[in-house]
Amino acid sequence: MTARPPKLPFVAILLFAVALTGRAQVKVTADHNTSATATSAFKFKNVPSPAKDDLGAKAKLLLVDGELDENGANPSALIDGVLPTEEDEPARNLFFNAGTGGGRFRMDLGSAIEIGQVNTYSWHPNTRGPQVYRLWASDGTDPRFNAEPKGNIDPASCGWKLITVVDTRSQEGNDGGQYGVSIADASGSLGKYRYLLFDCYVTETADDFGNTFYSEVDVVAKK
Ligand SMILES: [Ca+2]
Repeated sequence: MTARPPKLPFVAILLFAVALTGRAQVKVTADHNTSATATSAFKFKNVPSPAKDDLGAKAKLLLVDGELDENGANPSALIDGVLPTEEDEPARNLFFNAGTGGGRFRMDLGSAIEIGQVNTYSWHPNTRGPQVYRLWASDGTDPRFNAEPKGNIDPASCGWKLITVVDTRSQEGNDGGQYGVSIADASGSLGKYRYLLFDCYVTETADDFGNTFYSEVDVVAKK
């Protein structure tokens, strides 16, 4: 007789997961345009195209940890509304240095604002195309708040809340092209936050070139 998996523990795990996430139901939508179909318009099936007048456009960006590639753009390129016009355009993308394991950058909106969406865009012909990061957020009011947590510090220990984990890599590994990610919540609001921390990881470690070419980050106010 084959043993059936017990049902109760599964339900218990499910309830525990719901308890952990509370009412928040964060949804990550990721779209991919292959190198053949990607254009400078960054047009996607479900993810909105980059906007120029989003909250992010007025934010302040800070490199918190990691080393940027000198051939790439400054952090401000993430909010300038200017997009790359071709699939390998270092000067219009922010990316961490070859051979390094990613890094962290922070966005400061100036005051706590109800956020509807956080959208991120990238474009590269191969392994620097996909996006792998954790998104953290804070209103900055926690007495333990650390506004610049380095890579060896768990943001959860110093006033940050994990919003979600993004990983757009495919199983097949044919990962070149253009990516659009939209992070939203079923309630319409991700929460009221002043700071966003992007904790970026390499997409692969088979060679030194796994740091994503990030083209733009949009923060959209709750409607
Ligand atoms: Ca840009």
